[in-house]
Amino acid sequence: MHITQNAAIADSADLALNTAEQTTWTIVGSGAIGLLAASNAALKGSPKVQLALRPQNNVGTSFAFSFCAGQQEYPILLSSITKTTPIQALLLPVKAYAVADALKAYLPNLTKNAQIVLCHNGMGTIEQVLPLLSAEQGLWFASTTHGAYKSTPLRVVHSGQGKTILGAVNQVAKSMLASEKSVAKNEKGEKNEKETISSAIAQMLGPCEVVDDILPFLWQKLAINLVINSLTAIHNVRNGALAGADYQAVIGKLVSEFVEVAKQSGQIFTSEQLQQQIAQVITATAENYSSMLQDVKNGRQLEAAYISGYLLEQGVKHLLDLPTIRQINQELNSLNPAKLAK
Ligand code: KPL
Repeated sequence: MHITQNAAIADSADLALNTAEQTTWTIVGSGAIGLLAASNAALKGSPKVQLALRPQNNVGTSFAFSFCAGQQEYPILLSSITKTTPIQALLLPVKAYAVADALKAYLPNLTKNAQIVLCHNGMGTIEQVLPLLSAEQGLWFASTTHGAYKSTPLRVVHSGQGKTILGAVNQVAKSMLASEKSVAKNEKGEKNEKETISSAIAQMLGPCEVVDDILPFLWQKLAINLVINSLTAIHNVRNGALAGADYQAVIGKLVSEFVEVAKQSGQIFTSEQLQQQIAQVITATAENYSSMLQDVKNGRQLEAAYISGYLLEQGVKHLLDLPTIRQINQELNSLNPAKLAK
């Protein structure tokens, strides 16, 4: 089976997402989550997607790709954008440290009411991105637990069924979400099938839960990544190893320091609740290599500046001493090939 993506761009650069016309989504980069999103959209035939790839990817404007989901292998044809393509909806599933530069590269292509969806581990990018957007552009965050990896540059494997939490970040996105909810049912009470940001994300990275406030979810994921990604990268172990007795003391210290920073930043968690959630993720992903350990193994830059580094920055702001987080951040810096983590 061959599935062809239609790369045609609607004439109107101002197309709003909740009109009857289908919006074309641009997905930045060639990371596993972006390719998973593109493959799902291609398989389902909606939304229309195109990839924004770096020129060195050199795949041309249309290329054959393989998607492995469950026991099935799907050949897919994906298309990529040209320099002048207008972008109405942009999914940015790139590493936290690459978000601001990636967005800057596509700013000239964004339509005046474009919608931008961030999707990555760690925190600190919202602050970087908001000042880059114009008054009518919407910012969203999709926090996903799907697992995917690239077995070759042109094949992605959906390795872990997860879900995605979607939240509107700025006022434009919040207003759009409110109107999406009000048009979700028509006058007769029937479900409205019009495409929305959440329906598009649900097609690409669903199941998708839309929440009113994404921040508590981002903080919770930050705690999970602080513990699992950092410790697996430092000790070169699969996620499941962290269930061992040897790791419980350091996990306890990391979580209690995290709870203090979160509290000063207006996010209330209990250590017990977080430790339980982290233990559940460790069990559910026991066989996985965390994304940070994969980055270490592949000599890629680590996201530590946006995980432990971000927490240390918040600690400085609130005059908190965070010795365990500082220690692991230092250890990650020494593993970081780019030496760019703070
Ligand atoms: O998000 C992850 C990652 O690896 O980045 C976890 C949840 C730790 C799963 O491996």
